[in-house]
Amino acid sequence: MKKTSTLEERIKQASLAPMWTRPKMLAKPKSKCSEQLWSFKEIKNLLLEASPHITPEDSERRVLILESKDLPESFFLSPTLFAGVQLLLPGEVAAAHRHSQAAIRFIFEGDGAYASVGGEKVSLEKGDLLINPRNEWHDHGHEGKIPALWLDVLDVPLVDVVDAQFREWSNQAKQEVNFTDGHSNLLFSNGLRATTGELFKSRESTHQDYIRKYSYINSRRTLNELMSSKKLDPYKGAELVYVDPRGGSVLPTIDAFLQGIPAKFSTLNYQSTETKIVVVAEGEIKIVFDDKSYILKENDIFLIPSWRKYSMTGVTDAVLFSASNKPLLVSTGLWNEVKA
Ligand code: GTQ
Ligand code: FE2
Repeated sequence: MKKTSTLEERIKQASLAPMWTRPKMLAKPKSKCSEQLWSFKEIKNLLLEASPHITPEDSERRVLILESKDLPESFFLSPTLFAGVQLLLPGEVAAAHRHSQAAIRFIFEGDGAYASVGGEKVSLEKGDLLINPRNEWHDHGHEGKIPALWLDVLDVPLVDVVDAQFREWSNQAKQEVNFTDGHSNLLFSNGLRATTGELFKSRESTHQDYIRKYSYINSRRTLNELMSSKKLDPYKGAELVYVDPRGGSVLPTIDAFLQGIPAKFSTLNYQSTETKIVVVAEGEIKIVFDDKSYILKENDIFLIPSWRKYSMTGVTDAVLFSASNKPLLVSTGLWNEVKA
């Protein structure tokens, strides 16, 4: 005898779900990932151990992904951000490709490595920030002597959730170099901007018009100036945001910051809806939550999830680089912060 299905079963069979049995909407953010610390030394050792077996030719990029322990098998740092540490050895080439995911890179160490981004060959030194907009061709190479390591931060999960992935491989491993290091900086510096010339030609690429590299020497000099003004912010110490000279964040979905925290200086409790990845560029800091604290040494990496309240103390004088999804929150009206 045929059993009559229940109302619940018939609802489910019709591709419907009863909202009356669903969990309630949240009253405040409850992040899908918790705070997490990665030791640079550990990542570097694992990458070096993997390096004879995993070449850039086989793997396209030799990267260890920072995967949140709360998002297993996802390859994601957070619901909107991807992060990884990349190792390139002297003589190696990571072949040219382009994709709809946008990237920034922050250099940990290595001398003589370079990135070609949109035809400009840019040298990479510790603390440099590199911008790689969507759909811009890029390849990496190494003409120096010591292994180069850098942090990649991309909006991979976001591009995935909106079903907008595109990727293309070049038939040339290395791009033709059209511009030497510093070209895009010069065209945007000293209060000047080109109104003629190749920047305004429409090429295959949609992104000719941006700064490829924010060099650490320059950013550090600006941070020094801000710190020596002695007007430290109680919640941030001294903080700079990297800006696109056309206005706004360096990428539409990712903001980058450089922050100074003097030894013994403690910031007051702060929380916001951004998800932030922090790298200690210099010195050592302590990050304190109401139930836990963490010590971060040079080059260590830390994830601060949305709405987790924290404060920071300089163990020594410290400089922090960070990247977050703030532009995404601001542009959609979802940015919230509490200074408490
Ligand atoms: O260097 O082009 O960590 O395309 C992830 C995807 C690095 C890169 C990553 C990439 C790259
Ligand atoms: Fe890439």
